[in-house]
Amino acid sequence: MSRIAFITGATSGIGAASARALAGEGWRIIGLGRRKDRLEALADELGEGFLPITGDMRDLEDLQRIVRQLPEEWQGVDLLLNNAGLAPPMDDFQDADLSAQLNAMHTNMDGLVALTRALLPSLIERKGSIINLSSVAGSYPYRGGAVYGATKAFLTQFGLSLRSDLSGTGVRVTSIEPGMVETEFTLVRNGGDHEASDKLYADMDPLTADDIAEAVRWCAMLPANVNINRLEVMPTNQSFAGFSVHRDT
Ligand code: NDP
Ligand code: 8X3
Repeated sequence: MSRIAFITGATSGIGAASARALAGEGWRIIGLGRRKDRLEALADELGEGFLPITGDMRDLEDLQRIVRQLPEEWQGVDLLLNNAGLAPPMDDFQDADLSAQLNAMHTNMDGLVALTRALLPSLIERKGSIINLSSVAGSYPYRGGAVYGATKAFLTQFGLSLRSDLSGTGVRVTSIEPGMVETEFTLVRNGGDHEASDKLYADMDPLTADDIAEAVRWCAMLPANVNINRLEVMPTNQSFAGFSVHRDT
């Protein structure tokens, strides 16, 4: 029987591309997201090997219900791809809308912890894998990214510590930490402003969702004795800036 990957945020971007990449390797995919029409389109594309589940990462009780009520033939999950996430607008935190910041925290962290906990019995039994979609924003601070970066730092540290807790179980835990990937990420961050999104990625050849899906596929397909702890990936044209210095003069 083929292996099963549970992918959160399968309705677009990196999640959808990873669903396609793993399906191409013969995996069956459970795809979760809020947009039912997108899930249905992916189900049409991937066929019987795709189980669409409409769900919201902020609804912790529903996530647990979803895991409890998985159809019998979909219960043995081998890989959890914790991918669903978003960023609030890039306002300085002192000026930011608090509800958008809290929404990012609930979306990026709470459900991930609840879902990981709920799926761990299956992952341990099957010596499976967890891949967390963190970000370079969790390692390198930038203006307007305080809460988003902190949620991603949480993912990275959660994964590393989880590895310690899972020592001896055979479960692998990986943090993939991309830089700029052109998906719907910036569109969502800017409240649907296509121009702002296009401008950010213009003339810089960003990473694509398929680039990161290839990293997911590679980690998932490695032999069981190989654990990639952290994988940081940037577009060639994105690099580091110096420290910012404010002068009173
Ligand atoms: P997209 O906006 O294209 O995809 C985000 C996915 O998350 C969608 O499938 C969306 O589904 C899902 N999602 C958002 N909120 C919820 C929710 N409340 N419940 C369930 N699903 C939700 O962006 P990306 O593909 O780029 O982002 C995927 C991950 O990669 C994110 O965690 C992001 O932080 C991370 N990342 C992205 C980078 C980038 O530059 N794009 C770089 C580094 C990391 P729906 O709206 O249907 O619910
Ligand atoms: C998103 C990557 O560089 O836009 O996580 O913050 S970046």
